[in-house]
Amino acid sequence: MSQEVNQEYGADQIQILEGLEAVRKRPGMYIGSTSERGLHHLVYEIVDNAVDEALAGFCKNIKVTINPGNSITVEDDGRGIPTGINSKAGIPAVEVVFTVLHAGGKFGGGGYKVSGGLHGVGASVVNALSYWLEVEIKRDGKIYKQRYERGKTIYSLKEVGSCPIEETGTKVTFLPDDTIFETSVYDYNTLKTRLRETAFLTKGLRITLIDTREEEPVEKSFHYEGGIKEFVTYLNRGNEALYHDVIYCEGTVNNVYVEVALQHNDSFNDSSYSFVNNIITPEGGTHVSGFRNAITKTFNNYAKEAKILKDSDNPLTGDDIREGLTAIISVKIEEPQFEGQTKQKLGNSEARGAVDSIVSEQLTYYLEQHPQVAKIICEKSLLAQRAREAARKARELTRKKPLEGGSLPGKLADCSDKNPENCEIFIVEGDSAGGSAKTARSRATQAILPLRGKILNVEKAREDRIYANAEIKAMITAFGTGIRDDFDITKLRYHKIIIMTDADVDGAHIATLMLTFLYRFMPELIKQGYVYLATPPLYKLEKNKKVWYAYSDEELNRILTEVGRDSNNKIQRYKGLGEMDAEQLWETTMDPDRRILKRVMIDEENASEINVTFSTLMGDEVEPRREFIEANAKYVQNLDI
Ligand code: 2B7
Repeated sequence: MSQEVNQEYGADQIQILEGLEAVRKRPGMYIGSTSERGLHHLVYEIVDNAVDEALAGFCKNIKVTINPGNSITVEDDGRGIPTGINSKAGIPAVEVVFTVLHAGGKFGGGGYKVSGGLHGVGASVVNALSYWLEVEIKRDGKIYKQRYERGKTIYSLKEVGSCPIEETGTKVTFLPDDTIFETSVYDYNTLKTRLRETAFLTKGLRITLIDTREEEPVEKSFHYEGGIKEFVTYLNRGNEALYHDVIYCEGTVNNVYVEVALQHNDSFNDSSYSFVNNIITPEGGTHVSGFRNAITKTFNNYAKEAKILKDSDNPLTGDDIREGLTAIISVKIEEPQFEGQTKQKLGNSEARGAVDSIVSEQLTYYLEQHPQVAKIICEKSLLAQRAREAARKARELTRKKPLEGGSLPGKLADCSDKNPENCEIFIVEGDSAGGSAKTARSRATQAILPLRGKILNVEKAREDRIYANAEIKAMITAFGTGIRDDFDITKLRYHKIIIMTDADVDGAHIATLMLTFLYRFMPELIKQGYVYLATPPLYKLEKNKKVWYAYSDEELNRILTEVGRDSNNKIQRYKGLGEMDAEQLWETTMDPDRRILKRVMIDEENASEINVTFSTLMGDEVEPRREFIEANAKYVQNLDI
């Protein structure tokens, strides 16, 4: 936590670049979007400033409160933003921080060594996008206050009271401008997940989240002395760890502060997440390639020396070693350079060398000291190597088929239109529902693939078994894209992949199994928005020869209130797709003009949570599965009604 700071830092180090109007004109440029996500970013930007103060070694507690009316208060016990006049601007430094775009020690090369923040423009952007914002600072035994509206100063910084000299800190309260954001309601769980992650990444820091919008306030506190070591334990909570320790490496090389924590579990997935200055890097970058290089080299060296790997064996690949690995790679760096289309990939070359050398050295030492753990990992990797070899052969079989032509799965009732943009495929639970769907469908553009019963749980099987599974093979060949490294979105045969299952617990489970498969093997299908859930109705109401369908209990109630609750009502509760005849299935669930489709989405920033969601849903432990409904609500968004 203790990063070096420049002691002379004060009111004059804040630099001034340009005005705030630009932010209100093009908010998306500064916070990504004005959606719910952008709304939440406002909180992260303010919290990030407090976290920087913690990284500098001066702040131990951060409190975030969601107030009634959805204003937000963030408080820290740092030094308090300097209140003295900034000589270049002629106004207090704190006013510069909130009213001038790009103000900050980070641009002047002063105060902070490392800095988080999405675009490094933090506080002033939040101020510009807030209907009002108030800042209160405790410093030198005094309490100062200032208020802004839509980024404009309402009154000069004033002294409003006194406090004990040792009491210092910053408090910011803001109300997002509802003329800018699409929604103004904060989601407690979204903030909770992100703040927990921030606490994991900043060991020792306590972050408390309080929601006071309901009569009974909800409060949660995150404080991890073990930092990312505890993060790994948390991520592994849905799985069985293969050994007790979380392996931890830490150090600074070439001005790059590196922290890595890792532990293997009994799954077959790589659940590694990387961060730069506490910001997740979904596309990795130099720090991740340094990490991968280090573990591949180190485990191969160890396995050879310990004679676990014979000279005649193939070397272990990175994939072999990363099977069942949960890892956090976190670097703090003064001037991060982000690359790639979405600017999420770290480009600084010094980070590669720093992570590589720290992990290689400390991991080698750890393995020498803990031969039992080393053996478990090497043997797991060897098994993975053999399974991968078998999988490659099985995969070649599934891959050849579509090339030979006319070898689509026998159960697939394909559509006649060959333009993927017009085409959709329904993956249907059960042969009987599949039969109704085939009768009901619009033959030109709708294909039907019935699957028998529950599909294989890919969280619990190695690759070779997965490729041997008939239901999974059928999906892979029908979609046409191939999987994992062979995946090619341009070969996708349908632009809507619609999962259609019963509207009950079993149906939800089957849908989750399918989503798990897609998420693990063809994540791009979900990321690019090609995957949907069909929504069959729960009830049919008949009255005086008129028919209504209800998709929820609330809707049924609404309809009943409308038409009157009397003895002429005939209500049928659908237990499964099979209870509907073809015509009903078409009208309620398949007809593009009348159906409800839900698009499945992945929020990249919450990737670590989604990963755990799938492992806990599909893993051995029963209790976490109860969270299913909640998780479901999170990754599914209503598309059209
Ligand atoms: C780059 C800017 C934003 N800043 C300081 C000092 C302390 C400090 C801050 C902060 C959010 C809500 C409660 C430095 C840095 C401005 O310069 S910002 N604490 N907390 C914060 O924003 N919390 C600072 C050197 C000496 N004394 C104070």
